[in-house]
Amino acid sequence: MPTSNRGSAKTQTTGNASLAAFDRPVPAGVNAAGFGSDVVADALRALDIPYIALNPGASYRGLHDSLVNYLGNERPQMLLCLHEESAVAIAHGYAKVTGKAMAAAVHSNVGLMHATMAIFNAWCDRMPMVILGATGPVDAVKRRPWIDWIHTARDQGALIRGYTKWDDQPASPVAAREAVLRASWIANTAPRGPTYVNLDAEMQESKLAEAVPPIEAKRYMPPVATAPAADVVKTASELLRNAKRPVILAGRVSRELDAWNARVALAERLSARVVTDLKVGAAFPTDHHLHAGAPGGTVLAPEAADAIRAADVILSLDWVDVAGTFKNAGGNVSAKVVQISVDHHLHNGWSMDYQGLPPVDVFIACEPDTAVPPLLAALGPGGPRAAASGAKEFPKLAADELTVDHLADSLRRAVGERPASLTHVSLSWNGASWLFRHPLDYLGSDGGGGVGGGPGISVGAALALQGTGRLAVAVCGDGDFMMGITALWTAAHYHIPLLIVVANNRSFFNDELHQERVARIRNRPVENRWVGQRISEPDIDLAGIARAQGAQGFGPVTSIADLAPTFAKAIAAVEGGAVVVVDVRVEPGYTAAMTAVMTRKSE
Ligand SMILES: Cc1ncc(C[n+]2csc(CCOP(=O)(O)OP(=O)(O)O)c2C)c(N)n1
Ligand SMILES: [Mg+2]
Repeated sequence: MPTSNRGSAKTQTTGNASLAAFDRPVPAGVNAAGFGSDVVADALRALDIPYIALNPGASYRGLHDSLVNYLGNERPQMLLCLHEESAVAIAHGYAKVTGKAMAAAVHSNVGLMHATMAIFNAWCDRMPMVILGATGPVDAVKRRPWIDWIHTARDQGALIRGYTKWDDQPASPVAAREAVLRASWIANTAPRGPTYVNLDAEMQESKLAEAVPPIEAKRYMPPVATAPAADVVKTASELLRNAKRPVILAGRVSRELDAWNARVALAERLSARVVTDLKVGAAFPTDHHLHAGAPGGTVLAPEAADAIRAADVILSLDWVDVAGTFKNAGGNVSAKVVQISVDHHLHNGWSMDYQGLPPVDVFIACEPDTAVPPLLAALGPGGPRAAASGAKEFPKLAADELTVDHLADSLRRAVGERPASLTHVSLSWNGASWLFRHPLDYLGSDGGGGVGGGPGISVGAALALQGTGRLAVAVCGDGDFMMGITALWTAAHYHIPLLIVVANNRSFFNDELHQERVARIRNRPVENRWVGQRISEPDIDLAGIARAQGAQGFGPVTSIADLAPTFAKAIAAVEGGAVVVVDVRVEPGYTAAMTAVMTRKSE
């Protein structure tokens, strides 16, 4: 597709039909690129980027005008956000579902500063996005007094260079077009991640001296196919074929159903136990008899730890933290290790999110989705071996107190057989409370442990899930919800249906457990763990905060009996198109295993 644009009226593109109805500008009658920022807008259109989540700023007023008056606010359509952190989180959630980058635009330095945590979350989660920022004018002579000076920095990309794949500050419209294409190509190429293009205000606003010749954007975005080397596949398959107790650690994989089915076939061919992790999206059916225990997070399920310790061969499908998992499993892991990953291409000296260096005997340098079919083929047919037992049980519910397990139980029953995607879960979530049977059943965590990502990521995921028939359901902690709260307004404004259930323990409870542990180690009163952690007196009216932004709010739900009828009403409202928040007052507490690990006295 050429990057030249022939005006909004003539280029009605697809996208979400209902969303396209919002924020329609009057036709500007602009049909040819006249300014630098029009060329940037053309590049975004050529990439077929559907949305650009943004918070406005004068530094990119040129681009803003091009998006509205040149492209007609479609393809990409602006999604107005109340905070840059939610703009980036929305792009993050969108990528979690689609595997593809959408765009986010943030104002010169201060907007980027707001965006940083969400960019870090996306980076650690290996999710693609193209972030556009602005600066300048770089030429000091062109700067307006004061404001242009405080909002110009010599090397803005340095703010985020440690957790972006690439950044640039192009000096001309043609260079900017190239930068946008490159940013998209790099972001979308595995290992995926955010990229940043910083647009000089003067470059955006300058009149084009002559028409910019069109280029065929696709030719600058070659798909990067990686295939595993045949001899390495052979070595790995021999190891696996001869394994007596193989284990698959199913980590960062795609949302594709074919790849999911291939993983199941591989596990069945090997009779391998499979371990999954709440840090990343669903990778294997958790009710399959080969799935070991419930998906874990910080803590491994005992069945998973047992399987890892007993394993003679471990196959990591880009598992997030192999070395740490071995440590958590008890340390004495003697298995041969096959690692499938391209993640090492991303590792840098700033961020340690690459985790500990694991022992690896065979390294297959490609994406797991690409390696599994040739591995299966190399293994050849084989009779199914004895199946390991793996009956799944949901958590037992205490009769009296309303806990997060009650919330999950009631929510699961209320959702019933509807296809649903859990777009986020709270730190208090028990991995045993929900079954994942499809790659879109669960989208993983925030990636970087940055609290406040839950609402925005869920709005972005819900946006991408529109039209799939899937109910978007998020469970957020109250701390997470409050930090990311303004993303709700964007969902309400663009009518993106979503259910957010707040597991409201009225505390930054995770840190209560940390304070308890420190107090235990120091022989100081554990009773004081709540000080500086509890979010009460006054209690926050979470439903009210939702209503104030145009969402529907239910609760606080304080009794177990009220859960079911409230969820029934909430789901009906979401199915009617609403954004809904249900505030559920849960007793503070994590799973017994998590609590034991977090409050232990020793290392
Ligand atoms: C941006 C950010 N600030 C602070 C923290 C430290 N932190 C980790 S978990 C947590 C508590 C989160 O509270 P909530 O979402 O209510 O979950 P809960 O622990 O209560 O289950 C905090 C403050 C963090 N990870 N990220
Ligand atoms: Mg909390």
